[in-house]
Amino acid sequence: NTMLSWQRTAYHFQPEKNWMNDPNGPMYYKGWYHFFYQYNPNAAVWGDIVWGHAVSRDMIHWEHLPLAMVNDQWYDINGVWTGSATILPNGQVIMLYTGSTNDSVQVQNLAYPADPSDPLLVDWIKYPGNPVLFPPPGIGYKDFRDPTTAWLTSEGKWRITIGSKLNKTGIAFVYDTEDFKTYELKEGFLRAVSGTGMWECVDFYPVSKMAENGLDTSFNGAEVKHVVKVSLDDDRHDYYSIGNYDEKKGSFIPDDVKNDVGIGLRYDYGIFYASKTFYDQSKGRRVLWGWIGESDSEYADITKGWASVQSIPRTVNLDKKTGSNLLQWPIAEVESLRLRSDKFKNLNVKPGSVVSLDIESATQLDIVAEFEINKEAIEKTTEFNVEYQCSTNGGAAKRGALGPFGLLVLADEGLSEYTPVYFYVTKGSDGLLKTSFCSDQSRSSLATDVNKQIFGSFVPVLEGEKLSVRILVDHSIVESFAQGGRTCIASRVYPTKAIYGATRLFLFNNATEATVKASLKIWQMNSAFIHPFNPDQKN
Ligand code: DQQ
Repeated sequence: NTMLSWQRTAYHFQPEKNWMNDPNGPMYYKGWYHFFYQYNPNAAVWGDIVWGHAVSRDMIHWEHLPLAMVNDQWYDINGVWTGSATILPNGQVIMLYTGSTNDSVQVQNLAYPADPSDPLLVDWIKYPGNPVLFPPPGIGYKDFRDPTTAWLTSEGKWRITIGSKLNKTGIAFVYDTEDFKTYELKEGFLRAVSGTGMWECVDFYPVSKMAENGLDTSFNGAEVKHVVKVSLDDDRHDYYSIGNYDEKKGSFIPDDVKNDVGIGLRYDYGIFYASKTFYDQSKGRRVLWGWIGESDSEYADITKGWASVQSIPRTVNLDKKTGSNLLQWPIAEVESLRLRSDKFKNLNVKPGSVVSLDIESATQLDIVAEFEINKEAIEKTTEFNVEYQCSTNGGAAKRGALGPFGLLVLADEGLSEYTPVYFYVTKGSDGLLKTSFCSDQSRSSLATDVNKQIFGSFVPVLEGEKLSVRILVDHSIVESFAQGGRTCIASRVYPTKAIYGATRLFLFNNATEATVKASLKIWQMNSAFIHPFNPDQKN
């Protein structure tokens, strides 16, 4: 089936076949980036979970290694679930992960490399004294999972947090340890938010208020803010809050308690879950990995024999201009895949028009685009206070005075299929503009068994800024970053006609009043080498 084989991505991380979910234990060790992931070796659906493992020099080209850990102990026989790596100051690697026991109890386990001198860390030893942690009294035996990377306390102990719930309140337990074998449960929680349900894959890390570099997880001080991220099992999205960490109490106080639903902002308004960051000590940056699932049918996944991709790794920084959101941006290494490019400067896109962009191919792209709305249109419009929400207001088909406008990716010539990635600007009676950034899957495919949601949210646009977007198109995935990564959207798209040589790219402006000036640079993207490890290859 050519349609299904076209969907496989060319430069996003994927195993060769079968099911993948959460990123696990990412780290940089002796010259190699390590990536572990939740993997079903037997089918393209979730189940029989073990740890897949791959290594890379640049987080773009990957070599698949043998499974790192399989479900072979009573304490993980029902699954080797999500976990995190900690690299101790002496270079020792500690891996903590959740095991689902023979009775489906969620326990935490310790593992470490069998041969620390092997940069590929092929073999792993499970600590004979496992499990190292059981669910605390009063906690459901299936509500205790996904230990974080450890960080140092001022007393010199290691501290971790583990997600859980108490009735409907999402909570994160805090434990201190000296040897990763015995732990002391701290009183209180790192954070608790009522009504949010089970917290999966909690992440906790510092970001610099001043500098552009990332920080080691143990870094603390006046010049940092802390981030808590939780993956909400109930709504399958990742939320983060920026705030302050009280190291004595082991608790986190968000800056803005009211923002969003009280739980924070979303890393991504599309499909992006169970994410995890790590500190890349070789480049001094914090890198975010996120699991991007499918939105076609399970039947299609089984037919194509694989399910899920990982996001392009994203650097994470505090947005110094707003102070209230993070900036996520594809790691610079992805630019090594850029081939030839096409440039378009100051194209005037009139209200109600679609402009074909004459590029070689439109299946693997890195697009950088800037838009300026004609100032007169903004001043003159009499359309005020329109409420616009990407997901509920008709998507790119809903016309307003000042939007929507943007790109139609993965389109066919006759526009029977297309995915708009766009801005929608509204003006308040106070004269202030409000900008939404959206990705509309409603016309992305003629197939009927795929999800056609419209994704998106608001994006902060500051005085004097142009509207800007970066879009990575890679077959069935479209990853979009607005305003330098303030608002991000990962979409999965399954066209039936806009595939292979029939894939096109267009600009569109569906505003009724505003003309938009667009400038773009569009690179063709090479495929990454993602293949089984070849010991003979010289790296
Ligand atoms: N996936 C793992 C769990 C985690 C969930 C199991 C999140 O450890 O809570 O595959 O997607």
